[in-house]
Amino acid sequence: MLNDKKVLYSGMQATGNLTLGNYLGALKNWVNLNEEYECFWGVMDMHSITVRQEPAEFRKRARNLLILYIAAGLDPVKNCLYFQSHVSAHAELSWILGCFTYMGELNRMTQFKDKAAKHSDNINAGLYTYPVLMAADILLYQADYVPVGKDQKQHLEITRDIAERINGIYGDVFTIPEPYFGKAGAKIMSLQDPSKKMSKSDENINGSIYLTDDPDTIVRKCKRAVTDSDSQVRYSEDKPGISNLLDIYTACSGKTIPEAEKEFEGKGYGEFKLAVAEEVIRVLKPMQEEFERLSRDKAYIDGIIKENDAKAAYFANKTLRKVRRKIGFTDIK
Ligand code: ATP
Ligand code: LTN
Repeated sequence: MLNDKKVLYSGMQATGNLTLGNYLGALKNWVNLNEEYECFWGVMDMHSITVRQEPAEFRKRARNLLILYIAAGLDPVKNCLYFQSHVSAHAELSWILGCFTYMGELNRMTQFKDKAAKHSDNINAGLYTYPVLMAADILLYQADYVPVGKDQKQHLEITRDIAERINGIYGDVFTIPEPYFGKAGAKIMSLQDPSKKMSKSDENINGSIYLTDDPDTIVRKCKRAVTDSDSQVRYSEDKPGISNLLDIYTACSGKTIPEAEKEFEGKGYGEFKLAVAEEVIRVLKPMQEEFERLSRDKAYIDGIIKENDAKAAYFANKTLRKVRRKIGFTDIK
């Protein structure tokens, strides 16, 4: 890197609308990391096509994801926010890495097994080699750290294995990335089934609060959230619904769990649910306004995309040239 900051790399797939879980568990905690790290945040549109996408909607969704990154507080000058598919080095390195990845390793990936079961009509090779493309994303930028959720830990492990294998054969090619454990973000569960995480691909839209939901919708979804038949607002394993709402409430308000429990002592679930909705609305409103404002400024966003794509390509191509040289491809004249 140009400075001596360590490199941090992550991103989200442009599938589905982002949920409050994506925001509280990931996006919110990414803001300000650029003070300590050189940060790259990809819009992972190449990963998205491992499941079918409707072209017009997909195009819009990917652009909206980039705008949401900015609206959530990622400064597009201090962070590199870019589209994976705009930097062809991802596809090129992915092919090379695939030749150093064993089928036995890919066969062990639990996400592939889960997604193959979910999309049994479309078990394509891209779904199978998904982790190889993810390894290419990370290794192209010589990332030191990768903030990922638990479900992606296995993919980071395979990335490290591939990188170590290649370094073992050709010498020092890649930085070996480590998981980044920053301030732990809350894990938010579905409002309709608190044993399942809130997820943007959930078919039951009442289980998720989307970052674009209007205040009435948020109030309605909170009111309908599944709880238990008792009436105490208390954090406890046998009260997963209320505990999830407490997680949301504290993550949004900055209060602690004991503070929140005290605040709602002797009050019913109805009042608590309304307070949760109010906090969520308070947190989402400025982001939604910023999103609307940025969406209208096409020239500004186009400029950001151009600049950041070029910045990403500069670093990615540097690594790709090194890899090509190390493995013995002929020079590009
Ligand atoms: P999908 O439903 O398409 O699998 P998802 O909503 O589960 O998507 P991902 O794209 O897998 O989200 O994850 C993007 C980021 O958001 C990851 O860093 C992940 O850890 C985080 N994240 C996703 N869901 C939650 C959640 N419910 N609570 C906390 N963090 C979450
Ligand atoms: N697979 C990740 C998204 C993703 C990613 C990456 C995350 C694609 N490439 C590289 C970190 C680094 C997901 O589904 N959350």
